[in-house]
Amino acid sequence: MPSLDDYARVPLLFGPSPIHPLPRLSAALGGGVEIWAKREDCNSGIAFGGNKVRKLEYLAADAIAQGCDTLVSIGGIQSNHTRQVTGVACALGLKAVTVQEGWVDWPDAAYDKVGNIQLTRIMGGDIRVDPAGFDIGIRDSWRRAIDSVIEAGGTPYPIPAGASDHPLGGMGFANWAREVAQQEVERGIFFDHVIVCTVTGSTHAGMIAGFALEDRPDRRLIGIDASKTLDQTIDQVTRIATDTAAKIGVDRDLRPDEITVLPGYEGPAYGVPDEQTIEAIHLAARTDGMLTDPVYEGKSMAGLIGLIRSGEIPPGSKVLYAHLGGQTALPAYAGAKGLGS
Ligand code: 5PA
Repeated sequence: MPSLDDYARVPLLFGPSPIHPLPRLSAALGGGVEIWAKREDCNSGIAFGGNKVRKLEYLAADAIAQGCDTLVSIGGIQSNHTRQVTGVACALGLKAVTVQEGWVDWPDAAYDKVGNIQLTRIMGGDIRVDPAGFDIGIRDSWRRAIDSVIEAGGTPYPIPAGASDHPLGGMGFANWAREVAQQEVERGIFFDHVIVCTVTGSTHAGMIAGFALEDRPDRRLIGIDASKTLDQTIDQVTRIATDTAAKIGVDRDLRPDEITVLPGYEGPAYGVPDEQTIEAIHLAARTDGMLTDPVYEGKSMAGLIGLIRSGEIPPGSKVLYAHLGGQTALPAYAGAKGLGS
């Protein structure tokens, strides 16, 4: 039987990411639901950390095993992923090339200068700006970047958007699910709901596969869509979850109820916050001092708040909010009402 331990992992994290309660947020939402967070936003000393560093523990190990010298990936101008790919490359003595597309039409004058792209430049990243719009699929610009590394005599390791559509994409968060189960035992708690933001899908999909191994139907994992291309994200989550589950030894089919991607909190477009996103960012910040971003975590926070207010997460529940990082994009949104203006 295959197992998660069959896959090589280069350690890039401080260790298990911290979990802690959010008592003031819980109280602000009526006090009936106990909310905790697990903090991928402070999981590593590399480039402010985040969910991609955890995924890259597996992909980078594979890159090194294959003798590759350049990580090649893709994202938007304010991609957290490309910042983390570049940071991981630096930390491992590799090079990085990142295609950065115009995924978001955002008017801030400094949008293409501050935040994630600034940090990527500081780390010496080789950034190829491309005007193409949002798409989580495979892009020609990425293939061209891979070819350019070969032409220059390098050995590329291709990493698709979000490190998702890749044979090892789900491993990092399958491992996360195992980590949660260990932390529950240590703390004497069981989270009956887990909330996660989903866009390119392998964070959520890895969790689905990892939790499927423990097979506790009393745990509900809810993905909050932030892509606004819902069908594509559902397809990708389902495909990666199914593939990862088989690779780590889940010896049954996944049930439809294990794959939940909820729309309703994505705002007008990928990368564009709406009033409920801003309200959610304010509430988490002004209760427990937990900062979230307008592209991803503010939207999953809005989902958490909405599900508690509507009673879909009923009183008596214990919820784990997966904080996946992303605050480094906040300076690029200083022009948004409520985020600096
Ligand atoms: C991202 C992704 P998945 O893409 O694995 O579904 O994760 C969604 C997500 N939260 C959630 C944060 C902070 C994220 O950065 N970011 C992408 C990027 O290019 O940064 C892959 C889209």
